[in-house]
Amino acid sequence: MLEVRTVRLREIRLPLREPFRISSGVTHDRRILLVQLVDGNGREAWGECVAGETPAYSAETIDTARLVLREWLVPRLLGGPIAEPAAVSPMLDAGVRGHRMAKAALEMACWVLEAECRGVALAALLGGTREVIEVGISLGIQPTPADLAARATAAAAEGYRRIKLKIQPGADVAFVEAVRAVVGPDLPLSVDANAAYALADAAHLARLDRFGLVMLEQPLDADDLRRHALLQRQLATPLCLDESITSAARAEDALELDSARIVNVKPGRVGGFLAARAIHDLCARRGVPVWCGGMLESGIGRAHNVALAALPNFTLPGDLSPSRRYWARDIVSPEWTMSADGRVAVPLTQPGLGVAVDLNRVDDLTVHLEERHA
Ligand code: NPG
Repeated sequence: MLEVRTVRLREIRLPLREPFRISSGVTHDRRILLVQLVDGNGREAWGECVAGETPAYSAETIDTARLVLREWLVPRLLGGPIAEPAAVSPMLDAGVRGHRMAKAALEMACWVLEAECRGVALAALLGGTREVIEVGISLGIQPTPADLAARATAAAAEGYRRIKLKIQPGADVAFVEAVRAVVGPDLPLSVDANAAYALADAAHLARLDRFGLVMLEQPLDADDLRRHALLQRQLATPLCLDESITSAARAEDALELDSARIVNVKPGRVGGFLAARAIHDLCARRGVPVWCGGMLESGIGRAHNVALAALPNFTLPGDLSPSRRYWARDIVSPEWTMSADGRVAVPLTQPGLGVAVDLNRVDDLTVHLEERHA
């Protein structure tokens, strides 16, 4: 039984070590909305909202999420005892459509609180079985193919198990070709378009087939399930969907239509761990591999993602780069690290998140704080 007495919504500003460019825009520093729950015994649990500053990746932004949390979601959570974390999503979904990133921030924090109360690791509570997870890197769009190839060489030397290249029209085939040439034929490579193409680009995208990519991620608009299926018929490279997969039902539609042969699962995108696990289970039943995406989260969001990625069907490397890739200093300790052979260890022996939140640092970075009590 969970009883949330206090919810703090806090915005921090975390500067990126270097700007990150994807087809829909560039990020210089992250405005991150953190959720902090406190129960009747003074136990604390943290959630992180993955919504960005602009509505480029999804319709939600950090500001819409804060509004929806404050006005609609937080009051429900404070309304009384909650039988189990699996009961949170149905409670938040009743009468509130969409806003999955806002919901996920609260829902995931409730799983962390349950893990704390039971004294078990979050990964174990979710059903995770893996102790280490392979890590992939996502490389933002660079000015030239040679710049991207240099980044890829460095990433391969660091040990990353898969390199994902952000692409957009005008920065695709020649860029992938340059990278394949320097990393050799065996390193798993994938590309991610963040919805930058149209079905009319099918013949152009088919030129990527010769690079032996593990997947082409989200080439078309999030709503275009049918067009993704039409595109898949014209490509040898398996399609993976990210933005399109907002729920287990959407994932089922995508698999039925053959719009995706691989699924990117981000708990923060789909409303939380309950939905993320349902997507994982569905894909496992159908023999479709999944992997855990990233949204430039702080060490708190990374902890959620690493815990989820311990589930058995997360068989492909996740976007689980170590803290130092993005942040001069993270807000958790220990920071997230990667072994020389490109793996992250799942914290299975500590209860809850498995990392401690550095409250002094979080306070220093906080630009906005509001608090609600039961
Ligand atoms: O390692 O967290 C990470 C970043 C991985 O490229 C990454 N994420 O489209 O999946 C994506 C992309 C992204 C980043 C999307 C930030 C939205 C915001």
